Amino acid sequence: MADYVKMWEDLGMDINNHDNLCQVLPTAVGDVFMTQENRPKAMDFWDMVIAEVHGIRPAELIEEQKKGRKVFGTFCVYVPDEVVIAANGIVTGLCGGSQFWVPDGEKVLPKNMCPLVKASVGARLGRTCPFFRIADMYVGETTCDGKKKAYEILGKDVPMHIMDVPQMKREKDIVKWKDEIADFAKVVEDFTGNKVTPEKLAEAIKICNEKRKAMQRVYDCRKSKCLPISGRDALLMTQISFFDDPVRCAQMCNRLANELEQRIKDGVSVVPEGTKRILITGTPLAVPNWKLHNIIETSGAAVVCEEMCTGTRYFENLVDESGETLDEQFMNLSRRYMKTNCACFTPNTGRIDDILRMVDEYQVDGVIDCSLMFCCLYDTEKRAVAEALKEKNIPVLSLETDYTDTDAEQLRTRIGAFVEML
Ligand code: BJ8
Repeated sequence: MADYVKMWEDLGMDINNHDNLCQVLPTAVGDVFMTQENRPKAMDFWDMVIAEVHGIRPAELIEEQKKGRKVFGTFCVYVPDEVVIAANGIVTGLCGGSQFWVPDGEKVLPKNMCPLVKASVGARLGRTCPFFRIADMYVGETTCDGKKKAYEILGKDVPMHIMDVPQMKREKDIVKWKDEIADFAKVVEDFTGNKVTPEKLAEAIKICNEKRKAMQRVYDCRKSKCLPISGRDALLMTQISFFDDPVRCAQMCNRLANELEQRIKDGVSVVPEGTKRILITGTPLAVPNWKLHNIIETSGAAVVCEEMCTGTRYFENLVDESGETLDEQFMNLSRRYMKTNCACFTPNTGRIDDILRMVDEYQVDGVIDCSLMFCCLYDTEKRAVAEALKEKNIPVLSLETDYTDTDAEQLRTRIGAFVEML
């Protein structure tokens, strides 16, 4: 493994504490991923990235910064990557998915707050995540209250731009989001010193659409009764896609999809015939949060789809590529992004429609609706999700969890019983 200590020191990281994280991650990766049998060969790319997750990509980003490019850190799939890419900027996801960062977050945030927010703030304040150190600008958004308040803390010593996400999806809200995207483009132009032209934006839209199509291809393979990839591996691919270069991401996902399609033709499955197929829905699973997938897939079932922002919401729906003026392109972007069904919108019935559609498409036996503790939005929506599924006689299990392992055994018992009765 390459030595990144000098790079981390230069980034002003807390090396001693970061060492503690570096010590636990390989064990977690080994336990969750390397214990699986018959994995697709193309997973070698993501295995390599996750093995040096705080090394390989951060080093690349720093090299690009030396050439004058700016890195934008984002926290939500509503922030349009296309605008940043059009200005020759780079996007990296920043959401924290480890309990390791939570205590540092709790120093400045209420304990009864969602772990994703606490971990994100803790990763920054504890100086234990290189991505938070590298990003030249953070881009927040007005989704949930916890994030809105966290951005006030995060924005204290890093340039921060907040996008005002509408809370409803009427035509006037779509127009409002278009204006917000246009404003964001101006901020990005000023910050990078590069103009967002219609040509550049068209190119960026194409790049992001190609990435989406490639990810969709992988997910399409998961619809097959002959399941060529585990949920854990697919989740890892999705999680890393938030950090990777979009062109390489598309190449790697297409490479994986080629292998999976061949596996389906050859009848190669990662699970025995008759294994129960689970769709997971709910709050995002930021890297390295593999807890739920790991429990489900070591309880005799397989995860075949994630109706989540770290799942289908990230890549479903393409941006219309026909726009010729910036105004048309911003509107096309707005229309695509506003199709994302997040519980911060009211109403959010599109999410339920999506879940029902995906239950059919992915030949699902049961749904697990899991939200992070203290996420009032997704927790409240569980009732409507459960009602809609029960009406269609689709078994559903509603759960709430955090990043700790304290409830792992209890979850295992509940999930085991759920899988048993499917
Ligand atoms: S579009 S899901 S990425 S906001 S889990 S921090 S909502 S308290 S993450 Fe999200 Fe964008 Fe929506 Fe997707 Fe708040 Fe809930 Fe925590 Fe959440």
